[in-house]
Amino acid sequence: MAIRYELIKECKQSGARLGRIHTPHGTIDTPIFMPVGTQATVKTMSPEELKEMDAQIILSNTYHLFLRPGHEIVKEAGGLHSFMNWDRAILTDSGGFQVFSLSQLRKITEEGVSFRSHLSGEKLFIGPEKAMEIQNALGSDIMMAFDECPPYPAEREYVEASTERTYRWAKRCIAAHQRPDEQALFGIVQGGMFRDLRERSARQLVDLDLPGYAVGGLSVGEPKELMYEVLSYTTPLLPKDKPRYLMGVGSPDALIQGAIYGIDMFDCVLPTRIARNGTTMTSQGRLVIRNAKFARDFTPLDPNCDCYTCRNYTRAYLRHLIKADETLGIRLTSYHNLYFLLKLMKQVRRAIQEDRLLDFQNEFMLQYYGSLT
Ligand code: PRF
Ligand code: ZN
Repeated sequence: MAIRYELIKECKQSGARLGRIHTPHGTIDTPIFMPVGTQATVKTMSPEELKEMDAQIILSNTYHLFLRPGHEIVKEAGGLHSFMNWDRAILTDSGGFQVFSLSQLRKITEEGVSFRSHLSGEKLFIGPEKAMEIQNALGSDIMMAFDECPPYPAEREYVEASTERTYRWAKRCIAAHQRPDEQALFGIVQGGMFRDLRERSARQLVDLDLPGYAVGGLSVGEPKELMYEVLSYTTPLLPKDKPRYLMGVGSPDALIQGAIYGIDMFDCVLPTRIARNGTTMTSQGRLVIRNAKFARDFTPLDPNCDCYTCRNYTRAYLRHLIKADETLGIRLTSYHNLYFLLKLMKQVRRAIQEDRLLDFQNEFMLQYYGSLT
């Protein structure tokens, strides 16, 4: 087995799980937030900076690295860890989701997905076997099965056929996986917003006895309440002794609520994406640093943050850098936003340890959003 999940305890107040995932590249404390490093880099952040902010695992993408520079080159470099000089854990997404959100003219068949590269226009194909070949070459600690994330809203007929195909693809991924002792393959539960389809998907995938499971197909434009409803009946169907990963979710409220529903891992481009247009997450809520009202504000971005950015720079300076399109501006806001979410997860883990995650959620929601919902 490539990884091992250790359940430390469940929060008596909320049911959230505190645990650890032991990987070939170190131990991950869960619940965890994974910074996104799509192109074998967490945009503008060096691995040293990621370590300094205590990132324990990052996510990268099969689709992007397949297109550029190509998985053979990464393999020649000795794998993704050595290529990008990151010696902690890496999870790679399988490509299915990115093919659908980025490429054009895609055609989905039983075999896989044909598409045109969003970079060169070249006609390409990824199916379960190819997704495993690429991820085996990248050498990530956790690989994701090749799946389809149905759009929202979608007809039940479509979602049912798609979810069945995702299950058949998962079996093909298992058969094609070349390094099960070094790299853990996670299954992805789909089923859209249909309870029976989610239940069937979870049951089928759990029967395959994979080392971990993701809940996919959420945060695709559905109301947040619906996402929570789906989570509330999906996570209880997943094995207690394996990690659970909620894909593409990373707003502060959803990280806390997700943990309460028993999720252990999260990823999202949110902190780095909003940082690049000057939006920051602070202990008092979102703050748009471009705003004119910060022109003469010589206080730290977040007075309650002890990150490198907040210890050394003022709002007025950050605003100036961002407005002048200086790279340092987005580096400093990206650093802070990632630090903020990593610290939030530390607070969540501590609250679980102390059986008070619901209390923490109430305090945080009031501070950050100004209301309990
Ligand atoms: N499948 C895969 N990656 C994903 C998703 C999914 O459903 C989502 C859904 N929010 C984000 N990333 N493979
Ligand atoms: Zn900070």
